[in-house]
Amino acid sequence: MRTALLTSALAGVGAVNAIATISVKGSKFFTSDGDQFYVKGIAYQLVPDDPLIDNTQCKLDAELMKSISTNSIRVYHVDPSAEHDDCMSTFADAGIYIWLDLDTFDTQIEQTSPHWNQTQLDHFSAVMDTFQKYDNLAGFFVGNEVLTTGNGSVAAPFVKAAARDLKAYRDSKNYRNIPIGYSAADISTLRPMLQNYLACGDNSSEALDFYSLNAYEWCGESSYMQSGYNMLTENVTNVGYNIPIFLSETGCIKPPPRTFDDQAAIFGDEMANVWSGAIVYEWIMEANEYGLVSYGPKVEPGPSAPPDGYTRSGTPTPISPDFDNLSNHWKTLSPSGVKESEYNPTLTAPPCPAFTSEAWEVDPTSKLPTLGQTYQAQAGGTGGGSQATGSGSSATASATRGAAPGNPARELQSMGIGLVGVFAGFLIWM
Ligand SMILES: *[C@@H]1O[C@H](CO)[C@@H](O)[C@H](O)[C@H]1NC(C)=O
Ligand SMILES: *[C@@H]1O[C@H](CO)[C@@H](O)[C@H](O)[C@H]1NC(C)=O
Ligand SMILES: *[C@@H]1O[C@H](CO)[C@@H](O)[C@H](O)[C@H]1NC(C)=O
Ligand SMILES: *[C@@H]1O[C@H](CO)[C@@H](O)[C@H](O)[C@H]1NC(C)=O
Ligand SMILES: CC(=O)N[C@H]1CO[C@H](CO)[C@@H](O)[C@@H]1O
Repeated sequence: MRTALLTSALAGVGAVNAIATISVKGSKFFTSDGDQFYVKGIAYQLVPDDPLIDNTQCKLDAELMKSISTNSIRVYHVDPSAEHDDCMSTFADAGIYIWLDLDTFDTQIEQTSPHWNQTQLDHFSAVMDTFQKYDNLAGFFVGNEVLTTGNGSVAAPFVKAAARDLKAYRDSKNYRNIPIGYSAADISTLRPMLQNYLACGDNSSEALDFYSLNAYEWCGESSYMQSGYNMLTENVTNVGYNIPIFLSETGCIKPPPRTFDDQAAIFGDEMANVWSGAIVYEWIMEANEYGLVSYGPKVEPGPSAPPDGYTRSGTPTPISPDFDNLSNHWKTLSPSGVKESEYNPTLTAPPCPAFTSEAWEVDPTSKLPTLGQTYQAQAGGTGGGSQATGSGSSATASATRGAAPGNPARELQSMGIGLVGVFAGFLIWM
């Protein structure tokens, strides 16, 4: 009996450490076993602060996710001071990796009056410190949908500066080479400049390790050509994009039911040699109606009930037929890709996009902002108006918190941002 217990305890420990880690080579992800890795993910944020602390819940969800061959979840917010060992082990045991956003509502990089400073770096680093030790931590995002308009492009250098500093921090602490990337809103006017900008330049320490896109272009009966996925792919192939790219949110809901037919394109011949998979938005059914599972019927909101009426714990019940549709696709879609040992890419970074007024207002020759630098629009400026000038002090940073969620353009584009409204209620409730 004792022996059996001991053995299973050891087996448990072994299992946690046994999952292969993920890293980048060229424009692909590989596991430490040498296999190409494709993200089959689901966005997972049951509660605003941190969905990775209640292991009873993690177990219930991980088991159902595993049954449809999910290999990743995306988590938008965590509390770095909380205890995550149990949930992280649960997901590792289920073969599920975590793609984690480093920012919090207080520290995210803003499009309006953009800046990148020590307070933000400290918060991002704290999340990295807590999660880098888990082998099933797949990658970090330095931002989600920061840019939503053409003239908002002035915020792009601050996103890139954040990636530069987090990569330097990762390396200074001798953490493994955890990929650090960005999750972009799918804004036609910013595409593909943002994508190219975040990868461009001849110093890879200043470029992102991967790029990802929140795209809701494939709705109902559609196709690779009709959806626009062909265009998305063209903008990757025509520059020989040099870092991995995947869909960090996808899954249009109108018209219902969700067929997830786009998965066949993403993991099929048309896209799988360029794209590294997709994350379906999202696990829990809530007000935005993107859920794959529900934890019970909607209840009357109230002081003792969730403020939006959506129960956020318990046994997950699949939404029909959406959940099965996704499952049916994923069952048949397992591209093998290439072996790392047989993959020897000779890719170069794309050129930094040219300055174009109101479309891409970043001077391709300007240096990245230093830590503490604040964007300063040049009065009546043209040409170099995007340059992040200013001193090391962030004294001119204006209070922009909360501005972005109120931006209608952003609400239109971003599904993830729907969380903000819901969560405002939660902060009061919890
Ligand atoms: C960084 O900017 C935020 C506003 O987003 C501000 O609250 C904070 O004090 C700044 N930190 C530093 C070190 O300047
Ligand atoms: C972008 O342009 C809009 C209106 O055209 C303006 O309201 C907004 O302040 C501008 N944003 C930046 C970052 O300059
Ligand atoms: C590359 O960028 C890093 C980070 O900004 C910097 O420390 C390094 O000096 C740069 N290398 C070259 C060759 O410019
Ligand atoms: C991006 O793709 C679109 C559609 O194929 C194309 O019109 C555009 O020229 C591409 N842009 C770049 C910079 O490759
Ligand atoms: C791929 C898949 O299973 N598609 C199904 C999604 O749901 C509808 C409605 O039940 C079915 O007609 C599809 O065959």
